[in-house]
Amino acid sequence: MSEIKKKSILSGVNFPEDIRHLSRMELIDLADEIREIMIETVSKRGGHLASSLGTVELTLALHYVFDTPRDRLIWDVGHQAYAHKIITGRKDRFDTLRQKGGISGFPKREESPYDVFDVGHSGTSISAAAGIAEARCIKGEDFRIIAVIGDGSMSAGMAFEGLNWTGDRKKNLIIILNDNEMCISPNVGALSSYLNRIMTGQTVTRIKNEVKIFLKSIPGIGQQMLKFSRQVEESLKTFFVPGAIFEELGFTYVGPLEGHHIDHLIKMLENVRNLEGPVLVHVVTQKGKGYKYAEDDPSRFHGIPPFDIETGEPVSGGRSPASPSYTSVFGRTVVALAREDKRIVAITAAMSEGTGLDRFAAEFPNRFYDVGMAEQHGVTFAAGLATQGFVPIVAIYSTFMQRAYDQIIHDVCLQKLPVVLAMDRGGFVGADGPTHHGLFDFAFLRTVPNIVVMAPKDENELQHMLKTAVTCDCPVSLRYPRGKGVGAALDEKVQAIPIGKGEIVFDPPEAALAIVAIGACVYPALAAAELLQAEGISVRVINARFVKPLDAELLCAAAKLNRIITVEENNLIGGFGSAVLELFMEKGLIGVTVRRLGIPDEFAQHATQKELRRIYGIDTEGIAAAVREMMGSGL
Ligand SMILES: Cc1ncc(C[n+]2csc(CCOP(=O)(O)OP(=O)(O)O)c2C)c(N)n1
Repeated sequence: MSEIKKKSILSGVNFPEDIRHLSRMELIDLADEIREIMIETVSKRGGHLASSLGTVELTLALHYVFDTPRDRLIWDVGHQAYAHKIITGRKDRFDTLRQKGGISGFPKREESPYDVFDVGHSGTSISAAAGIAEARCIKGEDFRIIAVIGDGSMSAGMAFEGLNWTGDRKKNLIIILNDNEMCISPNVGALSSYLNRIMTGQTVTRIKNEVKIFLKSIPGIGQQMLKFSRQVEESLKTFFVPGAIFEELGFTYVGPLEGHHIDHLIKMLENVRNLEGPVLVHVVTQKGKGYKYAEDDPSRFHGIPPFDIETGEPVSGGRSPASPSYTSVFGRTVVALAREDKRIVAITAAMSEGTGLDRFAAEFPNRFYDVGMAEQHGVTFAAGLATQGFVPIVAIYSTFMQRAYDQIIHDVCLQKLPVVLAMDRGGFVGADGPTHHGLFDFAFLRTVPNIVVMAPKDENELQHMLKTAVTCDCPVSLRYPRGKGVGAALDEKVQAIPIGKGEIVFDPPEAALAIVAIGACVYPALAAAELLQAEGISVRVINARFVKPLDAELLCAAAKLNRIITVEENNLIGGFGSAVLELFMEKGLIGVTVRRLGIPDEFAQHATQKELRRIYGIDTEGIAAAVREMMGSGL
């Protein structure tokens, strides 16, 4: 029997207006087609698959019911917005997802008028929507505003601040709470348990009914107890009325709704569309919906590198399996150190696997804390633990640590508490782009008193620096890059490094210039020096190790060469190179020519780490070119 090929609905869909006349059956088929292209594309490009698979019906229903882009649709984090991208004019470019020059993995205003607010970090949608609502009011306009936020992101402090404000202002605004009970791993916290109770509300009702039947059956006292139990039930009502917390905060609560039933979703959204005041629609979805492997393991498919669609397994991309990632060396070292030192506790903000702390969690469940997507809370919580004699290691990606700046200053550094800020993904992260690059931490941390700021040149030095961090009895920031290490042999014995001491890693006689590199830039600097040596240019290479305190002795000695190039994977303003310049100024070494390599005053876009290092001239070629230029210019 010949197979009759179904007509593609997606081929006729480019913008939301193309879906508004479709039948319910056609919308269901469209959802399937969208999932197919998502899986196909992410299998090649990598990306946030599970979250985006979970929101396909919700996205279609929202664009079907609301008059986007006139009505403003705002995504939280934005990692779940692939279906949104596909039906808002970017279907034909979807294949370029997260590639250099291609479309971003997150909503971006410069990409489309349908992207209302740039995003990548969590918890921003409600506040942004509230701001837009005020602007609408001042300008006398009348569009609708919808913010979509996940249950994990709802645990962010800013989301609570936004709820608090919005419930009070009484402006028309719809919040869609996309509840899949997952953050990257299963969600944590009291709000998450509360949402879970709402979802199991029917079970509660059933249990209550069973208790009533039981009480009635007790001869004599049964009726009286039933009366008493009703009074108790009244006082406990808030626990059983779905969404009572949101109602109390000033929202009309609607839900919980089944988030993959498109017909149902459309009807409910049409009903809430014209409600007055703030509304919270609680939609229950399944993370990874429609792709077996993602449904079975949504955590792994949250952010996934390229994979084989048939097996769900990653494709290696030709990377050497020999070098472990910085993350895994960090994870192993924390465990080893914690075995010897009972004061060590570890904290993550919803990223136990991403930070490598899952090993620690398995071995020391009582010394491990996942605080949810709450970086500010995580850092001050660590400070609290530190006041009681513990040594907390707070593992948070550099980009998300930005959230906790005041907590670092006010709660950690001011009190000189021994909190270790372990910042993974320092430098370029690659395809996630400007919202996720960790390019500011050297600059924003080195200005804070009492903190030691360091970065290892390789995974072996990372081990030693971690030991240094947990033993130095002061606030420490330790940043290391995303991805595999350089393949350095890992010393068995881990030892603390003297604070503020750098090292010379290449020192040919007759060196005419010194490259002072930090962190991931040391090896490219070394390779550049070797390249130049063959060309007859001798260059000393210094691994600075510390951004603060600087190794003044080593650097001032290097300044005698009169030519210095600093290299860092950080924004230049206020960064490592600036610190070196300040040192030379203070020491009166004003005759030294210094060139700083790093990221200029702009946001680096998405591309691979390799491409970005090339673009910004901090790879081997770029460093060698800078040296040649400096030597050639006769300076
Ligand atoms: C401030 C901040 N911290 C951490 C992250 C990393 N992160 C991205 S998505 C995510 C989980 C989001 O969970 P949820 O909002 O429930 O969305 P879901 O993926 O489950 O749909 C995390 C921890 C982030 N983007 N922003």
